[in-house]
Amino acid sequence: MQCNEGMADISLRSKIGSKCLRGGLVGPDKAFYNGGVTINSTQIDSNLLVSQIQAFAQQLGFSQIGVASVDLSSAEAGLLAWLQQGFHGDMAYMANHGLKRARPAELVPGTLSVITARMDYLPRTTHGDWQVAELQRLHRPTEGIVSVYARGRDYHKVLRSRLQQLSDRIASQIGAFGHRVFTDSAPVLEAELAARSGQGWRGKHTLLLNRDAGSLFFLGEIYVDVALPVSEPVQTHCGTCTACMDVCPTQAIVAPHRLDARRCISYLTIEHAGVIPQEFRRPMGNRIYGCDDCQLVCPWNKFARRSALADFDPREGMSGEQLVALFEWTEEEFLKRTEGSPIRRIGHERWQRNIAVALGNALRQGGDVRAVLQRHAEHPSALVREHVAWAITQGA
Ligand code: B12
Ligand code: SF4
Ligand code: SF4
Repeated sequence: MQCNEGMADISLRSKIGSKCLRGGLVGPDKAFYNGGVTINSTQIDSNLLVSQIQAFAQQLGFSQIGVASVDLSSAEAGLLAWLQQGFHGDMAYMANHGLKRARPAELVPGTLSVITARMDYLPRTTHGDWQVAELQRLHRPTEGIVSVYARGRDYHKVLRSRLQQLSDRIASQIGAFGHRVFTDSAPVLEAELAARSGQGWRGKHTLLLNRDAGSLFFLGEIYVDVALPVSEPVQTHCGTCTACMDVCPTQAIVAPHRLDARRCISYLTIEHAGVIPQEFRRPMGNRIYGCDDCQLVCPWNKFARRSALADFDPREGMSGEQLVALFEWTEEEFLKRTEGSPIRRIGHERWQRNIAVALGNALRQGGDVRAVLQRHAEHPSALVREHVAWAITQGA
């Protein structure tokens, strides 16, 4: 078998001599879509390879790379307990695939290591006091709040394509190898893998936090059939702080590191398909897609980094827009405006359901929104109609 002699801007091979990196090969494993091969890691200067991957990753807009082992067995009990409590609500996909979520080598046979990556998403143009500015939106009830991560291009598209480019660059150094890229797209315990590979620690809100970057970043992984040196985890730095738990409008963080998704506004506005339980409608306020509160109050987010990419720049209508204007979008307009955005996936009906709740909350606080609600009182969707009817009662 020959080495892949493809050129890259910095040649790993030239640094370790012209020796072929790949050792004893086994047949391609069908579970890897690219039909890669196993590489005998003993012949690779793996530390050098990891620094090379880090350099490539930075060129592609990632902030940090880590390597995790495939042993997540100590996370299995917690995952099962979370499911047994029913915290996943109607996210059936969280219960499917059993323990494969915590077993990378069962999900993709042949996986020996997991390369983890994170990508900052705070828009490039964000001002210094952005946390305060975001929290102030909550005091403008007629404005719709879309969470920061969803104001630009869909991160699934951005990360997947860049992780694939990263894999191609790795292949240009070591030859074809088995791999699969993931970002929020498969049964993978992403935050757990990232924590174990030194990307940060798990905050009490359950998200991953980094001393130099806060928590406003996405996670992605490459499952590889190459044994790489595992990165060191970092210490936790939450201390006695409980700001995220205290601020949560629906008390979704039921204990440190325990999130009951059924109570989380992110779940209610994005993942949940049906009627929003009455008890959560008032606390939703004017949040119409996702929620950032637990991150906005986190002291570490003063270190959140601006994205290196234009992809996450806010699109028109996604920041500072009036609820009334958003509610009037026709389905056609919704589809046009949300092309390539993560919002598109909830569909026009759920979008209007969420806005109807926010309009009810605005009406209660004296907002001039009664006319638009009344215009839609006979909405063709039973789901939207029910939420509009509730909203009108809030002005009584
Ligand atoms: C399902 C999901 C959600 C659900 C549930 C969130 C959750 N915390 O579980 C909902 C819809 C609520 C959600 C919301 C958000 N999400 Co989300 N979500 C996911 C997803 C797909 C899976 C997370 C998961 O595995 N949860 C299951 C539980 C079991 O996992 P766990 O918290 O790690 O639990 C461990 C322990 O805490 C313990 N444990 C937990 N509960 C319990 C209970 C008991 C009784 C016991 C004993 C133990 C225990 O055991 C577990 C194993 O160690 C990931 C992508 C992925 N594939 O990983 C993105 C992901 C976590 N989400 C992400 C984001 C950005 C968000 C939002 C910020 C979006 C928004 N602005 O609205 C919010 C934040 C809400 C929050 N505070 O978490 C990012 C986070 C990036 C980061 N910096 O960490 C991810 C990684 C997506 C990505 N690729 O970037 N999300
Ligand atoms: S995203 Fe909002 S609702 Fe969900 S846990 Fe954080 S503060 Fe609570
Ligand atoms: S708000 Fe406080 S407790 Fe919550 S994640 Fe940040 S530092 Fe940790």
